[in-house]
Amino acid sequence: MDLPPEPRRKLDGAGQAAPPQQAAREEAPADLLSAIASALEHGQQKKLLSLCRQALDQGYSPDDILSKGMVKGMSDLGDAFSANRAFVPEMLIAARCMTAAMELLKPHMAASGHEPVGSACLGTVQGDMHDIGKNLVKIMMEGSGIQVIDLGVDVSPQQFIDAAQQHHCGIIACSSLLTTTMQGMRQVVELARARGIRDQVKIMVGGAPISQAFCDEIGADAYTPDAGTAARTAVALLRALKHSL
Ligand code: B1M
Repeated sequence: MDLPPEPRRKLDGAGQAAPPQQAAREEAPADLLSAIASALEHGQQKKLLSLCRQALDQGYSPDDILSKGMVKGMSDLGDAFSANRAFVPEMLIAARCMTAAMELLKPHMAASGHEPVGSACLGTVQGDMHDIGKNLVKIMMEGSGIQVIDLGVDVSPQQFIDAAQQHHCGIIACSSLLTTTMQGMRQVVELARARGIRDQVKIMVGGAPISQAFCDEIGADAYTPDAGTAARTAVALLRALKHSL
């Protein structure tokens, strides 16, 4: 017999602490990073920011705070959403918390002092409003010395190609979180070919449903699984492009 879905903790209007009797039932987090994951998952913005400050003070790297703390919390929330234990408003609140915490971490991540290496236009593909991963890619690319033209979300293939031509970008970087929107990346590759700029621009793809196999299938240049790898790959591609032009 199917068990009913486990109820999730309710958020108050500001995405803050849960009712005390429910909160008390929750297990105490094992360490700071799992406390961060849990605060993000439950939309507790004040608590999240305070834990992030604590983690920075204790010498945790911004990378670990992000990937082992916040991204883990988001991923747990995604699992809860899949199991009908969390809903769109909770995802929105968590997204707002993550954006606020990223602002806090940004100065610690983007302090680079790298030489400018070139420019990239970056956006989330048409029909897709998810921008947290894209914003992380932006922070990491800028921290690596790349000038990023941020096209935002719901970006059409035409907008990607127009921006690349207008700003002389060596890279077009597309993010997608939905299986229903990822085909937009194929259209970006096809339009770059049709406009005759395919050999002047490298097309990078990423986001949860994207894989190396999909990248190969649509003829894009690089798939990377996370923002840090995306930034490192972008630097290498821009340097190679400079040599070949
Ligand atoms: Co949505 N959502 N969502 N959502 N959401 C997912 C993606 C989902 C997996 C949840 C689930 O079902 N478990 C599911 C997609 C299912 C699918 O397609 N297979 C889903 C769905 C279904 C939906 C809606 C359709 C829900 C609805 O309305 N019924 C709707 C779609 C709206 C639309 O876009 N048209 C929707 C809406 C939303 C919110 C608006 C509420 C909110 C987004 C807010 C925002 O972004 N400002 C939201 C959220 C928060 C999520 C989850 C919970 C978290 C996404 C996230 O920010 N993760 C997500 C579940 C999950 O991911 N487990 C889910 C953290 C972020 C750091 O990770 O973006 O993957 P990510 O980025 C990673 C890598 O992927 C990579 O780097 C980052 C890490 O370093 N990366 C790149 C990303 N882009 C890259 C580009 C690169 C390289 C690497 O190179 C260019």
